[in-house]
Amino acid sequence: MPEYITPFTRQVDLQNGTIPTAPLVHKRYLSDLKGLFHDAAAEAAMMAANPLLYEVHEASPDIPMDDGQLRYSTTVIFPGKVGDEYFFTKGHYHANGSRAEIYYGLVGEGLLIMQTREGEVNIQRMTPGVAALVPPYWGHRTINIGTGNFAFLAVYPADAGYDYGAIAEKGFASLVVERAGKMEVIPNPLWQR
Ligand code: M6P
Ligand code: ZN
Repeated sequence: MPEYITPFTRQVDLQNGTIPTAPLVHKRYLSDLKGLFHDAAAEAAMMAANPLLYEVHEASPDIPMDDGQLRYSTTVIFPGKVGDEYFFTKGHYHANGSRAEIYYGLVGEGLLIMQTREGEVNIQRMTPGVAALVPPYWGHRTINIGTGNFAFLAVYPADAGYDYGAIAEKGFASLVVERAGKMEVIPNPLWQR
C-alpha cells in the first residue's frame, strides 16, 4: 500500500496574495538579501531600516521531499527599490535541476527573470491570471515592478530543493531598474559567466 497523504485545501486571499492558514511563513528582510543589489552603497544605506522585502506563505511544508510529491506556496513582494533596482526575491536554481515549476500571477505587476547556467536570460511579465512555466535547469527570481504588492502562486516538486549559491555569487546577467520613472532592463555590468 502507498503512503497516503491526506488531501487538503487552503484559501488563497486574492486581495493580497497571502495564505491566511499557511503553517509556515518566511519573512525575508533586506539583511537576508545582503550583497544581491547592484548598488552596494544604496543597499548599505537602507540596511539600518532593514525593510521587509517579501513573504513566502508555504501551504504544504510537511509534504515529504519525495519523487512525485508537490508543494505550493504564495510569495508576496512589497513595492520598493534599493537604489534604482526594484525589490526582488533571492532567486535560486533547483538543487535537483531537472525539476520544473509553475507560477500563477495573483496580485500586482511583476517580472519573472530566468537564466540558464550558461547565461541565457529570459524575462516574462507576470500579472493576475498569467501562468508561467519555469522549465528544468533555469534559475529564477521574481521582481515587483509595480507600486503595490506583487503576489503569485508557485507549485513545484517537493524534491526540487534550493541552490542559492550561484545566484548569490554572480546574480543575473540583466538588472531591472527604474530610470526617469520608467522600468528598464539593463545589462548587469558585474555579471560574468
Ligand atoms: C516561490 C517559490 C518558492 C520560493 C519563493 C521565494 O514561491 O519558488 O519555492 O522559496 O518563490 O523565492 P526564493 O526562495 O528564491 O527567495
Ligand atoms: Zn523554484
